[in-house]
Amino acid sequence: MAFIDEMKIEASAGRGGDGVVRWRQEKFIPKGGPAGGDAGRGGNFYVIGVRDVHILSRYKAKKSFEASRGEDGSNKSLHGKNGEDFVLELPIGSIITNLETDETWQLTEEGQKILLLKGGYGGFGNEHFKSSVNTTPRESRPGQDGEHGNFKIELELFADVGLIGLPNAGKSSLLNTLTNADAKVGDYAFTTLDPNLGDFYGYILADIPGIIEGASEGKGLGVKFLRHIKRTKMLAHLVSFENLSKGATGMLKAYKEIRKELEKYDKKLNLGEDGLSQKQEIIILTKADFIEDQKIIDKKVAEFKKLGKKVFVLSLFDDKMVKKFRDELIKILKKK
Ligand SMILES: Nc1nc2c(ncn2[C@@H]2O[C@H](COP(=O)(O)OP(=O)(O)OP(=O)(O)O)[C@@H](O)[C@H]2O)c(=O)[nH]1
Ligand SMILES: [Mg+2]
Repeated sequence: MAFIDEMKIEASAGRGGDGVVRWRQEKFIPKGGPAGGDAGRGGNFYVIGVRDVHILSRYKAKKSFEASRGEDGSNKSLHGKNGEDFVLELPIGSIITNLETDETWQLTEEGQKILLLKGGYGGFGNEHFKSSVNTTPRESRPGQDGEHGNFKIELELFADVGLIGLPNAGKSSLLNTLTNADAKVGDYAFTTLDPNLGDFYGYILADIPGIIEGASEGKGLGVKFLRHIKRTKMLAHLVSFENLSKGATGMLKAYKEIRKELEKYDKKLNLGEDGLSQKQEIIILTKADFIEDQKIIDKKVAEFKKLGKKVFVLSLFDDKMVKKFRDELIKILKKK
């Protein structure tokens, strides 16, 4: 199932029902008064936040939605029923923009419900127009149209941890190891083209497709995915020991390349305190099994610790290391 994080939809609230002209019909009362009931209001159109990031792909085939029409009034002064509301489920993190008015909303919580389009009022029946001077009104009102609109929906993932790093750092592999996710893994760059999510003891880990130099200007998979880190509470930055083959500073260089893109992105969007670069970050030095000499590993850890962040060493082939990391990550998340 392809991951969809942007789409346009068309929606209408329901039309109000029509008021009607009816007369009281009772035995032995030849001239009954007006008895046409008022109509029901049209259904409203709402969006609601749900915890399912894949839900947009459900709407791929059908992109227009409509709430129900209100029921017409009826005889014996019966009021028509209101039309049923339409409630469209969208993933938490969705930003909804009304393309005509430019108004925007964001769903930030599960169950949050936003009214986007109001149903039309129901019309009045002839009973409504009864007065002392007009006891037999023949007047009724039709229902009003519901509001109509075109909307753009853009998703910003709300994850607890965003796994970031250069292509091939081992992000998807780690996600698969820690969670129920089944992300594609490959020994080449840009294996992952869409973000993958996994559940880690109730926390959401997001595997963000490889970021490269120039991503903030749209290079590689570009800005599209930096957007998804915006709402992520914490970053886990993966740097592979493979970068050592590029010289002693290869690993730090790989790390800084990504940091630079985060900072550039923040500047470009003027994010300030809310910037990607301001988020809590842990550093994971991956593929430690490539290095036989423990001293080299220790040296790299010391180097990275100077950045003032928590540093972990990981090889996915080492169960003990994985378990230790898993326990530490739970602790960090619980503390947050
Ligand atoms: N030796 C070793 N290889 C690993 C380890 N973790 C991941 N790999 C391998 O590294 C390669 C890249 O892994 P991925 O998980 O696809 O990397 P990624 O960061 O998701 O890459 P992109 O999606 O391209 O950005 C795969 O061939 C993995 O099998 C590890 O701990 N040790
Ligand atoms: Mg990947």
